[in-house]
Amino acid sequence: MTTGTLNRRQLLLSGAAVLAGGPLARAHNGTVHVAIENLAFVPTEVEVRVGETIEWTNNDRFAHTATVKGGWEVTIPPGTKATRVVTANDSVNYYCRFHPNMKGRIVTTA
Ligand SMILES: [Cu+2]
Repeated sequence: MTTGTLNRRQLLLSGAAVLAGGPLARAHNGTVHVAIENLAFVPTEVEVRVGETIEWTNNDRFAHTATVKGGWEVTIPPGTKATRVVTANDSVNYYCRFHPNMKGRIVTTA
């Protein structure tokens, strides 16, 4: 994540994997990492178990949120990280309250 070119390539690879139904990003050591870059959640979709942690890293210069309609919301100020411990019923679509075109998905497994 050092250059714009690399970020764009990772973004494209991530999008291609989702479109192709490829493997989802999985947690390592109990934490799954989601980057926020150029107004997008990368990867778009993550697969987690209850009790694992999702950590969003906001690499943009403005605030974002991970917001579930009618549910929870995590605010991620620019240049910071924010986390949420996954609970049951956390298979959800989420978006950014400030940029509704930013969309992500969490798939919770047993
Ligand atoms: Cu946003």
